Amino acid sequence: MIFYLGLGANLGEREKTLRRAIERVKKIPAVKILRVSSFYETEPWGVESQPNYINAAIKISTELEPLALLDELQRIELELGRIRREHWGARTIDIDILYGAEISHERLTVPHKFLFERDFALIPLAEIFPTLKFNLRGDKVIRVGGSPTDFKFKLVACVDKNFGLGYKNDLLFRIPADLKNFRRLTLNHTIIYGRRTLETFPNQKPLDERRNIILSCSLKNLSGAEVIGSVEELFNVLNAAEENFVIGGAEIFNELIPYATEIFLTVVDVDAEADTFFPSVDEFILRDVKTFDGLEFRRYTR
Ligand code: A4P
Ligand code: MG
Repeated sequence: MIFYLGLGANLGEREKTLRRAIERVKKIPAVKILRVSSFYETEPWGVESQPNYINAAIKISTELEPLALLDELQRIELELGRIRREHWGARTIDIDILYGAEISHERLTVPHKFLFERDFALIPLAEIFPTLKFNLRGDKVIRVGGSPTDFKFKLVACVDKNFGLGYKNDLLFRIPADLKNFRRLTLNHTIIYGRRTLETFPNQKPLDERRNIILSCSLKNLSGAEVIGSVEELFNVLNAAEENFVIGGAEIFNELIPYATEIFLTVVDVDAEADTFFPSVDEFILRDVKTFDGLEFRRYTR
């Protein structure tokens, strides 16, 4: 099932809390985040004598029953320091189910009862749900910095025709035309990858002429690279003006595809044996395809 969630915070480090909440939602078993909106500064709705909010929306797919999803979201609210006080009052974090299957239960109403009266929910939602029809009231809602969408994340991979990526901890392919394309795309930019991808490089060394960021909890410091323990930390070290190429493996693609702006896939028209796969590109639009040397170079955007 697809659901759209709304997140809001108006106490503490609001952007940080929102980013942390998104990472926690991502870790709920049977939940996949498909898309994340920008962050917006919004004036308080309902109870007016409280600080401004930061609001955002995310699109998820889940196998959880809606009430089980609500339980998980409320658990995350508690973990992030939510204390229920005044109705509509100030809070460190609020996660509401905005839209999805219609639900009418004493604990859960979807669409959210006030969705269509709240610009602070509608504007972020519309960014990731462009076909939604609604009218705005004209409340102050301003896109702000500090959003995951401020960063340009581009995913690059070489796959077989079933989106297979690797087999037994190695890449499926090392094709000169693809490697050349990879080098052309990534040179002088930032590359982000996991420890197992490092092990597929020549001499297991970071690649030259690029900023190397390795996402790993186990790896110690390594010369020529920055080792980062979590996606949350990643947002603190990235530069918004930079192009960040996410280059694998499957786990890292899964972590970062919700934030991706562009995907470059080289598709080899064979049916290879694979045990890791590139995540679904259903949320993206195929913009162009070039064929060269029997390879298909595809570019997807949102
Ligand atoms: N509940 C029913 N339907 C839903 C749903 N679709 N999603 C029940 C989530 N929860 C739902 O919520 C109360 C109960 O609503 C839950 O136990 C759940 O079973 P709560 O978060 O515990 O309490 P609350 O915050 O007092 O009420 P509510 O209705 O969640 O507040 P709202 O409506 O979320 O409003 N202004 C700006 N600019 N930005 C904001 O984010 N947020 C609020 C809070 C007020 N003003 C705001 C913002
Ligand atoms: Mg709520």
